[in-house]
Amino acid sequence: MSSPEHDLATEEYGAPMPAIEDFEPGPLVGILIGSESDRERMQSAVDELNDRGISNELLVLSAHRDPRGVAEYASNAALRGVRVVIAAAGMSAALPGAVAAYTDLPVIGVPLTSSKTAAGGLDSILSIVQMPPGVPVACVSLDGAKNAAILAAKILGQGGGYPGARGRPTLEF
Ligand code: RP5
Repeated sequence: MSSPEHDLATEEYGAPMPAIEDFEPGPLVGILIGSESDRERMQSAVDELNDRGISNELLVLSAHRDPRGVAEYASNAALRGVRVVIAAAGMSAALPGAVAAYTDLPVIGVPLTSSKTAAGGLDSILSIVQMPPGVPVACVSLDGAKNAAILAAKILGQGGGYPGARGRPTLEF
């Protein structure tokens, strides 16, 4: 007779859940950007995390162009060891909310300006701050990549610091 875990996996999802060892170990912070065109605006988040010795990865994943990829990343992030997700997008910035729909990890949204914006970035701000009750997403300032990284560090700093970071576990700001 199969275990309750096995029953849950097969009956609810129609296929066995992948085993924990099937996941590629991840960094502490996952940074998602909605487009390659967002990379430059988010570089300071990578730099800030690197300066603090916080492991991170940056992936291009669009909520609108690759919704399945977003769902897969967000669903697996916690299992891979990711503790905070930073999601940045411009225009109709659905990415932070889409990530939050698939994970219980804290999600920090970064509204971005874009050369194609119709509203100077207000469009992306409103897209990120207007999450429905029950699905929270933090929102930093427009193009606030550095602040997103600092906020991620503060979240990771709760409960005694984070593995692999240089310096004292207590964070200085
Ligand atoms: C958003 O649309 C992206 O995050 C980007 O800020 C904006 C424009 O994307 P591209 O058309 O340059 O790929 O989804």
